[in-house]
Amino acid sequence: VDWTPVGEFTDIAYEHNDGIAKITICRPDVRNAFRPQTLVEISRALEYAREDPSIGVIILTGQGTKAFCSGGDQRVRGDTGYLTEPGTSGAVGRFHVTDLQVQIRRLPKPVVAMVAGYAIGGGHVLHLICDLTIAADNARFGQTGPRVGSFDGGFGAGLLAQLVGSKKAKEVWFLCRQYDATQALEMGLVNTVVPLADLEAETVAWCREMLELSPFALRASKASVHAAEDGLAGIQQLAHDANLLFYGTAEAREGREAFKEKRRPEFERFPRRA
Ligand code: 2NE
Repeated sequence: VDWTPVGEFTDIAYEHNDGIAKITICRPDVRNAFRPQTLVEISRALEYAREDPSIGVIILTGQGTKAFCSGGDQRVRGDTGYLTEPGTSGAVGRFHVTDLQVQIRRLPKPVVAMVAGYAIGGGHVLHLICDLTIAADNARFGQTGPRVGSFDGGFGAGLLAQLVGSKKAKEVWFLCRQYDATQALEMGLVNTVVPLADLEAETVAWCREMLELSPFALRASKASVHAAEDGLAGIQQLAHDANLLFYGTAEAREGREAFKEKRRPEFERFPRRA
């Protein structure tokens, strides 16, 4: 694929081609671990992809073949979270990944994790959050939190339990083992496994298949799955999408126009549907 790079980033690359955006974490020396700057840049790139009407599907990946992402950069982990400027006295840390996870979950276009090598720790949670995962045969999955003094009790635990079952999710978190691509496929953690050499071509083929389909139906399908999983926040998204469509009807327009014209809305002409 002949990707066109867009924007100025230090930790990631944002590229696109023919309806597909590709976001690549470019920190291969640390197995694509993320620091706050990395997450801020991914978030910006996701916003670009969301706002660009020519983009229908987004790929999230890591540079090189050794890792998708190895989670939070432990070198900038402070006592209050991950630090933007480590060593700065009084620096207050954060978990930038909290908002990023929700952003991916909320994004109204499919997000596909393209995983070669390790998806570990917070990097494993990133692939979990993505809508689909295409794995290379060298991919390895796992959580390390309890080994390095951390845990991810939101999507990292809950979504994992929904995907692989509660017992298996506890195994993943309690033992911090690694699972190869075949085991991940058997567990339902990934959608398919392909030879490393075919990873991008296969991922792009899946993306192109989605690009053939109705964008709004895809958006509604994503929101529908999440409506059950995310409680009121999930229902809210689906309901707002319904409202988005309702705005285009004569009935909704009558409410808006009546308000602007300072008159009583004439809803009598609209059917009370059975
Ligand atoms: C990823 C893994 C399994 C790779 O192993 P291997 O043997 O292929 O590579 P190696 O030698 O361990 O790593 C290569 C270089 O990358 C650095 C290493 O320190 C090493 O550096 P040098 O010795 O070459 O200088 N590196 C790798 N991962 C890093 C990381 N996360 N932060 C900083 N440097 C890293 C193996 O490297 C591994 O297990 N990595 C650690 C995975 C981990 O524990 N991640 C953090 C989990 S906590 C988290 O992500 C989190 C959370 O729980 C809650 C909120 C936010 C984040």
